[in-house]
Amino acid sequence: MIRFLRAAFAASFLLVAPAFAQDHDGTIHHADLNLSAPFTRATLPNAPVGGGFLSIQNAGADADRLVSASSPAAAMVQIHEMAMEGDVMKMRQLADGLELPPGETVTLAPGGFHLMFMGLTQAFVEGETVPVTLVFEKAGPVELDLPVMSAAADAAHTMSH
Ligand SMILES: [Cu+2]
Repeated sequence: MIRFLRAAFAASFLLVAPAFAQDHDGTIHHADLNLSAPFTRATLPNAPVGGGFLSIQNAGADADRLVSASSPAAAMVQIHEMAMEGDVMKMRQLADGLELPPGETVTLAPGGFHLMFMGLTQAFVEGETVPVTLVFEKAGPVELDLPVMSAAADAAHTMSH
């Protein structure tokens, strides 16, 4: 299964005409930011929302911030976090965006920070990709494609951190 996911992940990049600097492993270099392992998860037909995930490394000397996101696949894309409210895990919008401290990697992953696609224009289908534009305070906007993994996927592919 892991081998299949890896192949699917690699293949998804062959379909993309990159307008950005991209490593062999798919990492996107955008100013001082390195964006890696993007993915989303398959949704049911008519599902109202979907999640988006990736790792953002800030290799610069200054803090940056993910301030907004948008996608043709959704009416709106918000930046969310998961937080405990009493005994209940709830998600909420980060109104000021997501802080990216210098020299650190911030991971958007199921159960934590995530992109929230709201008002989906179509179901997310495993094996396809979902385009998204991320806007950073300093680094500016960058477009990337999120490969759609299975509905239960926890990561885009196995990685050694
Ligand atoms: Cu959310």
